[in-house]
Amino acid sequence: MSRTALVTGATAGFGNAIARRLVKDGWRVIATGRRLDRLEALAGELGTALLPFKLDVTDAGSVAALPASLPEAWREVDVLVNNAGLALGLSPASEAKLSDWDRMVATNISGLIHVTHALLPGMVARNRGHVVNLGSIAGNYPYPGGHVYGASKAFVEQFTLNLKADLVGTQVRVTNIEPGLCGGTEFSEVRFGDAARAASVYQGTDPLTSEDIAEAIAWVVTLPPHVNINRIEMMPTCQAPASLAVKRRTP
Ligand code: NDP
Ligand code: 8X3
Repeated sequence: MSRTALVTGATAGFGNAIARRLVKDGWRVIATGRRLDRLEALAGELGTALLPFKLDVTDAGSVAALPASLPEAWREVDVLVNNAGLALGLSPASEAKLSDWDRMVATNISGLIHVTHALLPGMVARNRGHVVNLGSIAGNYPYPGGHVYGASKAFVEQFTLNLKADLVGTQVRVTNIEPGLCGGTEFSEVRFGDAARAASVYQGTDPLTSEDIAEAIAWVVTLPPHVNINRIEMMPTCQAPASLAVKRRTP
């Protein structure tokens, strides 16, 4: 029987591309997210290898019940892709909304650790599995307005490495994918709530695509079992981490 992956946030962007790619590569995929209609449409397109499953990662009760809520034939999850996440706003920290900070923490940190907590014990018991997290370059390099979003992704990176410390010696792998500028998703529309401003982020660039992210994930999960990719930082060629700031006095 083919192996099973569970992808959070499969209704759009990376998650959708990852689900498509894994099904194409022969995996069975549990595609999750809040917009069930989109997941059902995806299943209509991809067939029975894709199981649509409504899941809000911030709903702690539903996440805790996840392993038992899955149909029996889908309970042994081999690969968990913790992709659901969001950025809200880009204003300076002193002007940010506390509710935005809370939502980023609830989704990018609490949601991700709850889903991991629900599925990791089964992987360890079977001595087989792989947790793939979606971090970001925002977790590696600061930028103005990045405050809680970047900090949440730094959490994801360190959580990944600390999971690795506990999993060493098992056949359970863990990887952090850390993309930079990536277009064609809903990320910037969610961040700004404004389609025109979102489009301007990518103007005049050749950003990464969701398919590039899916390609990296398809690679890490099919490497021989003795190989663990800890982190992959990816940027488009039009981007570089070169943003140190010096504020000079005006003469
Ligand atoms: P999108 O906004 O296109 O997709 C986000 C996905 O997350 C959607 O499927 C959404 O589904 C899901 N999601 C959001 N909140 C929840 C929730 N509470 N419960 C379940 N699912 C949720 O973003 P991207 O595809 O661009 O981003 C995916 C991940 O990659 C995020 O973690 C993001 O931080 C990270 N990333 C993105 C980059 C980019 O430039 N695009 C670069 C680096 C990292 P639904 O609303 O249906 O629940
Ligand atoms: C998304 C990339 O640079 O907008 O994580 O933070 S960035």
